[in-house]
Amino acid sequence: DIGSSLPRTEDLRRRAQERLSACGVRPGAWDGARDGGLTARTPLTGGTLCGLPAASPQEVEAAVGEAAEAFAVWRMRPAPARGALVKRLGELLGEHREDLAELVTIEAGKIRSEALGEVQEMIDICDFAVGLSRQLYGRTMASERPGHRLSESWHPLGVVGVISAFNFPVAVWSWNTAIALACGDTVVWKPSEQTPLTSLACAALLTRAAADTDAPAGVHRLVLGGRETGERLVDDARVALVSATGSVRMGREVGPRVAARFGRLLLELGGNNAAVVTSSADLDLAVRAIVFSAAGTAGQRCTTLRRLIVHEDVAGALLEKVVHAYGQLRVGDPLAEGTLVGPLISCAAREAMDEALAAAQADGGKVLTGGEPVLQTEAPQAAYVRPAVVRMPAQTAVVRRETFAPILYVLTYRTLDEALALHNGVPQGLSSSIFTRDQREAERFLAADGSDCGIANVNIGTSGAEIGGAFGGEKETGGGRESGSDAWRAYMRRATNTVNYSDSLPLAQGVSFL
Ligand code: UN1
Repeated sequence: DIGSSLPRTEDLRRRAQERLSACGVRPGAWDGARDGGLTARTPLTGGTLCGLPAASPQEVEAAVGEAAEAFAVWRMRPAPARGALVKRLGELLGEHREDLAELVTIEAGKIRSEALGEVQEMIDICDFAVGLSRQLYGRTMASERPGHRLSESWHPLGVVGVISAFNFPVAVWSWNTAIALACGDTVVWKPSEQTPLTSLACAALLTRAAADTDAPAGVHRLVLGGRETGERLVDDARVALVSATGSVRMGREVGPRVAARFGRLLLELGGNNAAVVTSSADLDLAVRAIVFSAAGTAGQRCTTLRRLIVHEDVAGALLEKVVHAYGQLRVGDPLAEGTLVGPLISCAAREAMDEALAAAQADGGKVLTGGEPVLQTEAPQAAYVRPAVVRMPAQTAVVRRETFAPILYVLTYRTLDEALALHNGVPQGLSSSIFTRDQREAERFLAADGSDCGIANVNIGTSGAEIGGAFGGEKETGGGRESGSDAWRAYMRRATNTVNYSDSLPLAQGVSFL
């Protein structure tokens, strides 16, 4: 069942401009193409929305300078007062919920409900960060010496460089920015060159929130551009923390460069998330979770379910239900009511999907459903595709790598040990799930020798995490943690303080001297 008509690029351009204006982006900010500038496109048609100026090297330099200057002021503002800025930002995001969601749909191709969810994720993290602004707790430790107090304080860190990806064009920015601002840091943001418009809208709202709450304008700077723009941030010694979301390839380049200057690094790289479905699983519940996690967002979340590891005894029944559910997925215009799967971000993404499907078949994989392009005549420059399920004889190379498209590989197992070995036998370690009604199996999955991922779930899919937990993963996923729990600590520096309030000077470890 395929949406028959697609919107026209001209209409999308007009709608995007209206939404941008409503968010306070001045018309001069778009259609300012100049040499080496960016092109904002919409994956709905593959058409061009407008040209945008990319930041020059001097502009990036100036942005970091302004953020560094603002930091000197901002770090001294009491944390609860910093929370006022984040609170105002959350209010503005709420007021512009519809504007932002439509921009996310037009630019990233998300269906309306998921685009609204992305905006909600921004509002949620603002709430979290406002509360956090009164809870940046350090601890007091027992000193081994009489008349001494041993404690730790958390201080603002500096300028945070945020590099974000197209697939969560604004939520991941907000995780970093809301927390960083509450922590007393300032932010320079380099969004994906595939989603510059949504970033203009968010930056305008934050500028307004800063003005409304008397925060220095330099608490946030947006720098649009491609790879070189990101490199300037990565190499700038004034950027204390580089928080980068994207591919493993990007992380491999960013990591050593930041490490070489002893900068701090927070990496959110690829995932190759799996769900184990055991023989006791509630299959109907599992199917709903699987389909949302594997086909939702057209398979373009870092938490997307990419591997299904099913017990032999239930594989037949489960796959029948999954294939049936995939048949109900409406692929098409993400602005249209009833669409569940929008376009891939680009034709290059569909080519990568085709290559992976060919490789899987060469390895003996059998496509159970999907993989076909749709709406190609209507929009030859767009990349609509039916999500695919492929049964694999083994966890071959193509299964072990992340293809950013809706392909779900299915493997079967006999013992839970076997399932865990398959589960952990990939280079990435972001998100994971087990579907079971057996408590022993569930606990085993969550134990030290169970799932090796940063996120491990029971009877719920791999994607769609709440903001309250720490988000991130191990191995090639990069080890970073963002969003909730105590992820804020990455955005602050810890000072250990020993105070001697006695009139003698005992040395630690019983050392005697002088
Ligand atoms: C991402 O895909 O980069 O857990 C982030 C989720 C979302 C965030 C995904 N809350 O799927």
